[in-house]
Amino acid sequence: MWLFLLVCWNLVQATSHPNVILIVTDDQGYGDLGAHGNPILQTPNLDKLHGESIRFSNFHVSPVCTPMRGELMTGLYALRNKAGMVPAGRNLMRKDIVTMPGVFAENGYATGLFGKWHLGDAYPHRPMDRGFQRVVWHKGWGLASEIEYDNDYYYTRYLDEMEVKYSDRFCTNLWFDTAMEWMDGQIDSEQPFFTYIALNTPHSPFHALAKDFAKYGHQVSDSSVAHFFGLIDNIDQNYARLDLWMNERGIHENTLLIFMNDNGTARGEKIFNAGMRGKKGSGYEGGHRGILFVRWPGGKLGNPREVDYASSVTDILPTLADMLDLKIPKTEFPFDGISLKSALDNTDFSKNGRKLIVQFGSRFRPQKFFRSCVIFDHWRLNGKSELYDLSKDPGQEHDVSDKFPELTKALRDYYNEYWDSIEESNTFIESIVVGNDAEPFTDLTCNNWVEVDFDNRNHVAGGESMGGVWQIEADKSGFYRVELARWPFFMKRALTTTGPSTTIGGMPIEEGVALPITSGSLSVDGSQAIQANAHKDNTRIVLEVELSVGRHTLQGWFHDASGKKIAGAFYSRVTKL
Ligand SMILES: [Ca+2]
Repeated sequence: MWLFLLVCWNLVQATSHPNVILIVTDDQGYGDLGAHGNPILQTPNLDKLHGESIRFSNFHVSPVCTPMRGELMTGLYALRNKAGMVPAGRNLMRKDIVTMPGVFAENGYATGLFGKWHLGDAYPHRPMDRGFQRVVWHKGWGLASEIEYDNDYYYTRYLDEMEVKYSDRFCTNLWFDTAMEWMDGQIDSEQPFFTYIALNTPHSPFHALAKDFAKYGHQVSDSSVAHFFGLIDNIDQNYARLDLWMNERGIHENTLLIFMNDNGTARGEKIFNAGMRGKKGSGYEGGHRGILFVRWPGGKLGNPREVDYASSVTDILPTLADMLDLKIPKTEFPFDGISLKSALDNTDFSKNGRKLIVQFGSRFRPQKFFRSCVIFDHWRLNGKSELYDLSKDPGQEHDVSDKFPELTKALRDYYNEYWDSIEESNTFIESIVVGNDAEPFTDLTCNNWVEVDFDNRNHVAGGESMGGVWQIEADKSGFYRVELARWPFFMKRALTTTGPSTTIGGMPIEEGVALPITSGSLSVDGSQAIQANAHKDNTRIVLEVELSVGRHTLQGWFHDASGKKIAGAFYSRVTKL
């Protein structure tokens, strides 16, 4: 009897607190998968997962990285959670909203992020500030972003929480390894966990391992495509390691595993695009139709199958909360997404006339109808007035809005209602907090320049921008030291030199331009700038300002010997004195 009860209790435990592993790839498109018909790329292990999963074939992500990640973490549309775009100071989520790791943590789960976050690198936007208890990560959008600059796929600099470490493991292998190491510990202590393995591949730079590149180098003429495929092949191998490990650790049955991508393909469309129009960045189907596989052997989801119910990345958090009975903290922002539980467990699956919005914030600021798409079953309203029927025209070649004026208007009305709900908040930009005890200093970069598109090392190397303002919030009143630098602070590089000619692993990169910087200036809240000459170590310009508690703008510039402004200050470090 007791044994029976114990078994029952274990079953209850098993189904109410399964582990959750969420894998997100970066820039792999829907067509970049063997199971989706790619004629060259081989992904046998992910194809096996495809065969074991509930697959959503009408699932939509965002056309680019940051907006998708914010939508995934919050269940809110990008322009509502405010992480609407990669650069331009618009990659930060509202501070006052519920996040996926926060929900898991509040419901007794251990939470871990391994890899790419891309929703802010400084307090209070770091992953550890938003609900992750264990964080092994890199900053920015990837290893060639402005803040990582000379990082390298084969020899990876990474952050263990906030401690800088180096690894000679290939970056993707490192994220999988550290995730499994951490999960081993959770399993040993019988602690259910939520693990977010967020890869920075196959995103550029296209640097696959030689053996993975070799499989494709002779099959495609464009070597960047061969590298791109090699990077996905490596993900496939890493997934196989994870799957094997799950079996060895006995968690296969009771782990809900989600595999997905973040946006349309970056390179694969040259070979195979599953018949879709557009790629990464596009509002057409190829920009945002996503991969979504859900596998939970112990979850009674029924046979593996395809579901063509229109669904969105904003549905993931509501779905997990519903399936796992997670309590959601009170919030004034109800999810834009809905629970897909009934589609997953096959209890009530019907096409219910659902409409979805795909929209991100452009390179500078949100614009109405900018690469927008309203999704309604097999219909797509692209922008203001193009209507496509994907059931007859999967490549979106024939605008049929003239034939269906009422449907076109209905979908536009739906978009207008959405736009009305976010338009007023489009001027709002989240701030980075300086002077908080969580960080001894705050690094600001050109990616945080409001409404300026400047987010990678090539931009910085070229040195051609007068910059923009940083939106900050002082945690305490008082004096702050503000240092301005031409290069990331950790590189300790002279203001007047070029950038490095290789990554830390020896890959060649653009040295860029040497600027004749002799002094710098800083404006607070648009007031008359204060000036200072280069520090004697010539790697920075050091200034001091007084800030009151609350929001401010900072803007820095570099000057030449004649006093002329020659560029914006690409990097800044703010320290409370
Ligand atoms: Ca991406």
